[in-house]
Amino acid sequence: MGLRSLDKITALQRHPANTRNLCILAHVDHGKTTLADCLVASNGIISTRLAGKLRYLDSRKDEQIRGITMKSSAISLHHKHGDQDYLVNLIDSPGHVDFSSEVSTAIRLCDGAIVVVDAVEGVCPQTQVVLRQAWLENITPVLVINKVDRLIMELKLTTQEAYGHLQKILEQVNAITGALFTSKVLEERAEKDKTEDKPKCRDQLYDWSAGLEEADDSHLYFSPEQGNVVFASAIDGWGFSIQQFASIYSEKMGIDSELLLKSLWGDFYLNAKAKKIVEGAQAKGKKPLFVQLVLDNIWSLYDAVVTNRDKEKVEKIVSSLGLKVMARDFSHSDPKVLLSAICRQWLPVSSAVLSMVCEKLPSPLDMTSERAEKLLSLGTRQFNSLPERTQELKEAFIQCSSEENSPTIIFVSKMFAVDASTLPQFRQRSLTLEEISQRRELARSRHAEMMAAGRLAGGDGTKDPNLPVTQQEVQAAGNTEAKMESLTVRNSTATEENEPKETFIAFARVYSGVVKKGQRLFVLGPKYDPAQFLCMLPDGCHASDSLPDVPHLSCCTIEGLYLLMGRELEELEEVPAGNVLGIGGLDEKVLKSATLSTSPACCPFTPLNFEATPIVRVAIEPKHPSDMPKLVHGMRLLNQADPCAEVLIQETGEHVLVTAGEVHLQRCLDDLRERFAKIEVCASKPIIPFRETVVLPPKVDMVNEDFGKQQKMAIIHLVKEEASPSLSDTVHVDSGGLVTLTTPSRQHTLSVRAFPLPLEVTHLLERSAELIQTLEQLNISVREGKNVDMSPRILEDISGLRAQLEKLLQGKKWRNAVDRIWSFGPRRYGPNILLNSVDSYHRTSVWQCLAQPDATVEAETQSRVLRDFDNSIISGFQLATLSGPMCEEPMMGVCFAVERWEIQSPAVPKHLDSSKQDPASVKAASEKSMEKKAKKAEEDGEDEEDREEVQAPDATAAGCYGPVSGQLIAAMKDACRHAFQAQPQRLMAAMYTCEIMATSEVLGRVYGVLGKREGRVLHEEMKEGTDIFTVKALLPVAESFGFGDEIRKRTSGLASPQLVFSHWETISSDPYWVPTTEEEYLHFGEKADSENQALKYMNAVRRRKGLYVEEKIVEHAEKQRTLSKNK
Ligand SMILES: Nc1nc2c(ncn2[C@@H]2O[C@H](COP(=O)(O)OP(=O)(O)OP(=O)(O)O)[C@@H](O)[C@H]2O)c(=O)[nH]1
Ligand SMILES: [Mg+2]
Repeated sequence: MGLRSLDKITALQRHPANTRNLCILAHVDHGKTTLADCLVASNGIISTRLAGKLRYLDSRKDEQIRGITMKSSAISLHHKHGDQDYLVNLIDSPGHVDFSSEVSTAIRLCDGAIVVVDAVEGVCPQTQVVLRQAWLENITPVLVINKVDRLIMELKLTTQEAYGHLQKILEQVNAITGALFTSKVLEERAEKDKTEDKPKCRDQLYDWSAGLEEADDSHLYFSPEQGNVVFASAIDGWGFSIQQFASIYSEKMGIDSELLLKSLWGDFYLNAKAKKIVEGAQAKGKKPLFVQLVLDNIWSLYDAVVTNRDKEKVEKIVSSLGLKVMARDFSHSDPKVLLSAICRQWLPVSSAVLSMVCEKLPSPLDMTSERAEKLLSLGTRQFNSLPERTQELKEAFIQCSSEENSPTIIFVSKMFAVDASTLPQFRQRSLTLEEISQRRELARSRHAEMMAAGRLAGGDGTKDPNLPVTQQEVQAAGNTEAKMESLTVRNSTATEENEPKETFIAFARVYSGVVKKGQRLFVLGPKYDPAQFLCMLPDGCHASDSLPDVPHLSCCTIEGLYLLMGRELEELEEVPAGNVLGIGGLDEKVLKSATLSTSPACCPFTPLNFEATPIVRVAIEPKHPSDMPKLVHGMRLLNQADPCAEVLIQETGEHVLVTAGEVHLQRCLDDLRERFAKIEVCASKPIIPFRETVVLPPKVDMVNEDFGKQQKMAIIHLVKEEASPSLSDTVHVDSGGLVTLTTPSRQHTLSVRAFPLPLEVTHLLERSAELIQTLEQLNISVREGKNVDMSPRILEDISGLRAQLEKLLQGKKWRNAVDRIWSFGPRRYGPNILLNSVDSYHRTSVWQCLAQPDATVEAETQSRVLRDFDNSIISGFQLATLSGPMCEEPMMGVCFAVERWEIQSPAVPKHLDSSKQDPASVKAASEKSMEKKAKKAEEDGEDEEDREEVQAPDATAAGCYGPVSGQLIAAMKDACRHAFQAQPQRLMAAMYTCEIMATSEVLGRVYGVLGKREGRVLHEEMKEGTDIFTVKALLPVAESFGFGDEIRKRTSGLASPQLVFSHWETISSDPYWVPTTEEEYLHFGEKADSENQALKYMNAVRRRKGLYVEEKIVEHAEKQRTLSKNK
């Protein structure tokens, strides 16, 4: 990048009114990077001839090879629009579902977005997702309908048909925006009604000044006459908005351009006789204006240049448009070269798109107060309830001021790795004119010295004049070299290290103030809460002061500031508010994202919302075991460099990588091998997650015969290793599946029964996981007597959840069930319920935060004794639901009801009595219990509540069996497992929804592959006007590996699926099934060795986990016989 343009860009950075931060969003392959190429070419960074072919922003090797974008990357462009200079900070994002987290990181830093839609494929699943993401972040979109050339060349549509087609696409996109708007309006209206009903709801009210009546949605929609739509063909380099044509024709035809603008897109036609624009083109069978004035021209250009290659006509068109085309383009064998040479001059896509961006997208100064509040609101807390100093920062956001006294606020949305040697400070920069002349002088003097020395040595002419001979000469030459050395600008450290070293650059945006090199800033962790911690800091403190230790707050120094220029970085000294930038030196301080600020009153920004759930897990190990440290280091770097990948170490010691999908996995492995670890690594087969559940006993057997009277007894499928004899005498299972179990010390007796939750309830719990987590935290705070300012919205949501549960749990079995909920699990928010069905135990409800404060203590008195070990029951339940008995996978959709919980009065054995007297042994016992509890708490991620109990262990309970709480946890866990096994057990498989676009000729093969992999087609739709089908299907995750590749291979690359995690589905077959009825024996034979999918999955998981697998390796150990006649 030239110094002049860098200066220009730094100057432009100071004018937020003329800055636009935007990203390009679309479904995969709709042409984002190609469009970005055209925009980049307009700045002379790449040649216009290469625009569209180079894909400049796809800088990674694998991006170029695969032809898809995997990382979002930014570039700053300059654009002149009217008499104003604009700075456009453009971010290109990936469209593949696996990388949707990269889209989230990009959207957060922008104020606007260009949504690209393929003119043939129309709205696709990712188009909907990105529109929703843009909506949720409150950023303004504009639309580019790309690949219009395909309508001409591939679909061979007439101009009329193409117009209809484009109209439809616009309708589809607007339908999504409409749906988003209505849902928001309805939500707000519902909330408004609620708050009006109950004006005082424990907390501050929302500000409803932005009345819904004023809500105008007309600006939200895309419409060509509003100027927020561009029609383009990025590959051929053309694009236009109807404004351009309106101004061309208003001059030509003498029609008012305003009028033309209004009628150019719509049902208007030109009445040639009356020289008037009239409405009703369709009814009268006339050509709409758009077709006549716009599309016809483009179609005829393609016709002349590409289809007919009519040289004369082309020349006529070129001269009538007043363009200059080079002779070599005219005579090029590929007509597309000529076409793009003409189009680039006639309707350059870059100026159409960039002008639209400058006009229609907001500048950083237009930040709405709604967005500022959304960014700053801390989790469940309402913005109004934040400290005053924090609320004041909202002004700084809205003003986006770069004054000296305004606070600096920066958000880092991701960290990306670059090779340290490519950083600008290590790069050789071009010499300035002065330096060049200095060098010239030096060289000249050196030459003169050598000449003089040559003469001195006696001019016999045999000696090479260039070779220094005498001592002085050598010295003189050495001096010069030393001087030369001092003049070179290359930084010596770069040459010292040959090994490329990865360093991290933060991808960030300044929201307020100016960030300078060397500045000290606070790093606010996601859990930092100014309301809680601000008081711990002195007033007006600064990040460079020595400060007391505050949780989730640290300080950092800005080591480098960079302008992001696609593949390159340019060094900057300071960056004012409203700009996207790169920051160096945060490797140690920021993991993936963070908020940096000069003010400790600032809130951490709301976390990014990721659409994709990481689901594909693999275990990784180095090929050579000695490389383990390198792998650990590499995985740490990978974790930091990828917004979505997760890196964990399992209890087994395995290093596990969790990614969003197969393509993402591949990229992570490549990164690990080539950049971060630089070693050979082996990845296991993907670890497929399952869930375990129970179902209602079936009414018919496997051959559809009614069970009738021969009711199956509850069979406990104890696997051998678990059937320890010590347990079996304390467990009792009745025919109804009620499991009764006593702790080894015989103090507690528990009876637990398991039954399935209705499907809707499971789904509801799954959806509300976050809310349940909040509920749990709220309960803890209420129990601790803390007063929390909860937004009424959260309380409404919680009571909404309760009402929904009440509605879904109907019937005798579920009477009062919602109030009797004891806990959710695993991890206290999972989709399983623990019910309190003990008649004598009235514990406080999980909904206690909704109740009036005085009602909470009501039940305390009666059940004091039970309350002490309440937590052990919960912990036991958490452990049981975390790993079920089938293959140690988490449970789902199971309800455990504790029907009896009896406590024998402590018939304390003698030795315990004595220990009671001995304070030392009591201490030892309690320490042991603390250790054990702390370990438990760590294991299942329990929080304060448990620790509270850890601090006050029941000393009397310690005996030869260990503390009672520990025994009870184990007993409860076992009781749940046995109760689970007493019911018909099933596995649940993770399912993907899969959208495939395929042309009719390969559709059959797509179905073939789907069928082979147990896929279920949900629906199939034909895109109007094309022969493309969209197939939506469900596919088990377990069967999905290699699916994409197989489909591509079988269809010669014509179809490629998009897999998104959808839900968990119960596999109907029973993994433990053996024939029991006569019919079943008849049908399946004694061995029943037909394929059992569930058993296959279950055994695969058990084998992987090193658990016992019951299978016969040799069924009939008979001698093999040949089937020939003479045996
Ligand atoms: N016919 C035609 N093809 C185009 C046009 N624009 C892009 N393409 C082609 O579409 C394919 C995908 O283009 P990209 O620019 O890589 O698409 P993308 O949206 O960046 O894809 P991802 O980043 O992977 O989501 C390439 O083969 C391009 O050549 C266009 O206007 N017309
Ligand atoms: Mg791309």
